[in-house]
Amino acid sequence: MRVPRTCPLCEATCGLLLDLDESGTITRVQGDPDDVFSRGFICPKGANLGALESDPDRLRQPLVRDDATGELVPATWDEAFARVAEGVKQVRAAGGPNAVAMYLGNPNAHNIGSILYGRALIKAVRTQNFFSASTVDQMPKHVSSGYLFGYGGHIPIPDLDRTQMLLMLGANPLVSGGSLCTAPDFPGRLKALKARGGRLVVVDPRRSATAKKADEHLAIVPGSDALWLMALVHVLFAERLATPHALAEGVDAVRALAEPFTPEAVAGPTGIDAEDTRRIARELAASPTAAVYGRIGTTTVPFGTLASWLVDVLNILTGNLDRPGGVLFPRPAHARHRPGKPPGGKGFRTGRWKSRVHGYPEVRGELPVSILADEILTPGEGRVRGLITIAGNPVLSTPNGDRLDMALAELDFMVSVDIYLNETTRHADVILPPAGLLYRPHYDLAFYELSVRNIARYDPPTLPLPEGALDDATIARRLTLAVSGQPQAPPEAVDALAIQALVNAEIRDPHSVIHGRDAREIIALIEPETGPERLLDFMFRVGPYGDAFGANPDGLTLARLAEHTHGLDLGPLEPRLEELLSTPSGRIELAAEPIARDVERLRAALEATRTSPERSLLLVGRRTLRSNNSWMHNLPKLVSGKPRCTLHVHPEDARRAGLSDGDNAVVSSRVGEVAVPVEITEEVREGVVCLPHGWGHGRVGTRLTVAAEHAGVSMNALTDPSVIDPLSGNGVLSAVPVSIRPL
Ligand SMILES: Nc1nc2c(c(=O)[nH]1)N[C@H]1C(S)=C(S)[C@@H](COP(=O)(O)OP(=O)(O)OC[C@H]3O[C@@H](n4cnc5c(=O)[nH]c(N)nc54)[C@H](O)[C@@H]3O)O[C@H]1N2
Ligand SMILES: Nc1nc2c(c(=O)[nH]1)N[C@H]1C(S)=C(S)[C@@H](COP(=O)(O)OP(=O)(O)OC[C@H]3O[C@@H](n4cnc5c(=O)[nH]c(N)nc54)[C@H](O)[C@@H]3O)O[C@H]1N2
Ligand code: SF4
Ligand SMILES: [Mo]
Repeated sequence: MRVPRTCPLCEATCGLLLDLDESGTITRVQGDPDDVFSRGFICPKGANLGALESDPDRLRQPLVRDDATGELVPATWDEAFARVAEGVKQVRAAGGPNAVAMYLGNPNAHNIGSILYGRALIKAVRTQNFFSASTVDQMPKHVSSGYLFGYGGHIPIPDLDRTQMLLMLGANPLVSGGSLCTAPDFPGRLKALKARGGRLVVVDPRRSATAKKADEHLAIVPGSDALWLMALVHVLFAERLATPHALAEGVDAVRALAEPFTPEAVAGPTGIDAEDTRRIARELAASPTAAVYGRIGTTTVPFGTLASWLVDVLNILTGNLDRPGGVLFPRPAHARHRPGKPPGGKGFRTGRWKSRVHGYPEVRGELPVSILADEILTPGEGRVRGLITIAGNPVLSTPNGDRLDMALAELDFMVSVDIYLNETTRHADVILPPAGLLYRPHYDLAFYELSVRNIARYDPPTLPLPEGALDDATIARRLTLAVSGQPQAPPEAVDALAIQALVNAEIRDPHSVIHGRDAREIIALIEPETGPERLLDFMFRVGPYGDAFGANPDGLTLARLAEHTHGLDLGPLEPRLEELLSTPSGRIELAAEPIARDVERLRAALEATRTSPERSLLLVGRRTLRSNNSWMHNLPKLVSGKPRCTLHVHPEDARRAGLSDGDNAVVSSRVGEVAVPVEITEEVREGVVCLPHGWGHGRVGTRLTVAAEHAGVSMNALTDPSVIDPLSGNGVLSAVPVSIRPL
């Protein structure tokens, strides 16, 4: 049997063709040439999906810690959920609701079951100690969007297929597949940009795979993007090149904020010549269309929110926001659809509560994951004593993960939903492993909101769940019930509430296409009777392409989308800013007060580089094509060949440190030390060393046979949890001061 399925591994959402044998084992994986979006593209990770699904180390049955021996032993689902109910109850009884923390990892974003039922679960856990991988990733972008456009979920996406100039900072999509820019076959799309005479400028301390393909590469000093982007803004004003979007408010304030950041003033700290800075600003202004795009290298830094904000300030000041060829907001099939709604809304704010130990403000319901260890280890009222992790490996993926590793061992109760017994889940008292990809439906709720075209693709479950297996959606529902003290209740109990909440919100909204209709009548019209598909059908039908439950009879429903087994192309991105602006003013608020205040901090940082221009060696990260954060190192084909967890060092820095190629170096930071083989290369800028993240396997009590043989070291043994982007709470994973010496 050959089935089309969307790859759930990275944001590119490639369509794949899976060959299955009679037992349901994946025997071959190819790119799907008929996929409307990816047209046959595939990468080595996608090609190893079969190996991932049949990995013998993968957990297929719940594990529960035996009180007598302390070992994790197989258990039934009922036993496991009963244990969760009991554990959560005890922690809450002793420490209140905030004593139970929650951490959601990256694969949740690729899983509709987790997204659709996650909300009910979070509500049921009702903790202020909520954490996710977002605060070691894109949170700064949410915050800058929140202030600019009124809602943190509205992120402008580069119009990759039509722009004439792409200025890319801190991203390496040729390896990562692209992020906050869903675009399968990024290499092909960049080739097409060049073929139509467009220009690609890459700003990266490393000559990355993407930088090698660029027309121009600027090897910036790590962590200094905000300074450099400020200088571009400065030049736009100084040379009267700014043509701001008509709805932009606060243009003069931005001009004043950018005043001190002249190209000359930032040249030293950024390592970019003043003349290059001026030229790039002029090119951006002169290009018929241009898109500025920043990713992980601009968000996981001390000025992450400012850099993210400046990326869009440049798009706004050059007239490229919300126009074809610039940056636009996607309109996915499941988007909230409010025809006729005037611009404006409640706007964005943070700090509805604060973290206990450090007083960090809540941001989009989350606290910085960098502080999780402190919340566990610091005594006092409100201390975290229980933890729920879902599809996350924070021991390897968050700053000073080694300390978190220690902290997790101290917890009174921990439950993990995960497919592996790994560095994080080895601390759990209960592990709940979901069934694989073939047994669940797929629709990219998260990534079609970040996509360079409007695309919809739905895959039904390929095979019925094996006996004794549960999918992520069911585990989320049963967890919800377990933390609510009903571990044996059927998952459908959550469905009724979930659909009612969605329907009620729509019929009450005066701008919804089903405003004022009867909830029961609507619910009866939804075709799937339960599960994630029921929620999905409803969202499509009240969405921008939907049938509006009769008002638009030819419109989209889940059943109609399902007929398009290789996806449905809903066209290129189109301007839609006005309908989604939800700032109090109903305009783009360029210079929100918290942002303006943070510019003061940037100015102080600039001043500090003037008084002490010396820089320590700075550590940055990298991704590799055959790796996916921390969790695909157990697949033999992906780890074969020469070791990938190596330290890249510039020849000059190697010489100074007395290191030769292949030597083992000790890398030390304020928080830790690792020993790792050195690769001497001019790919990194002088003064910069580079390690991949997600390694550091082989710990006691894990079950990752292959990964243990290719353990590597964890980059996050070096990252410092006390350095945080204050506006977003994002951890700092780049520009980490380190020193190196021979082992
Ligand atoms: N130094 C440094 N650190 C980084 C980064 C960096 O660039 N440098 N990048 C950061 C970024 S961008 C991110 S997103 C985070 C990621 O941080 P995390 O999300 O915490 O880590 P992952 O390695 O993605 O771990 C994913 C976990 O999900 C499990 N899993 C996989 N598939 C499924 C599934 O279908 N269901 C369930 N329930 N579990 C599943 C895996 O076994 C693994 O345990 O790491 C961050 N950490
Ligand atoms: N193969 C593979 N693909 C992945 C992942 C993976 O682990 N492996 N992870 C997935 C995830 S969770 C995410 S979030 C995305 C991330 O996708 P990308 O953001 O494209 O991530 P990277 O490939 O790490 O590229 C970041 C680049 O930023 C550069 N950089 C570091 N510091 C700075 C800085 O201060 N300034 C500037 N200008 N550049 C800097 C680094 O040298 C690196 O080349 O990738 C996803 N795709
Ligand atoms: S690029 Fe991403 S979505 Fe495409 S096959 Fe590779 S991992 Fe899967
Ligand atoms: Mo990420």
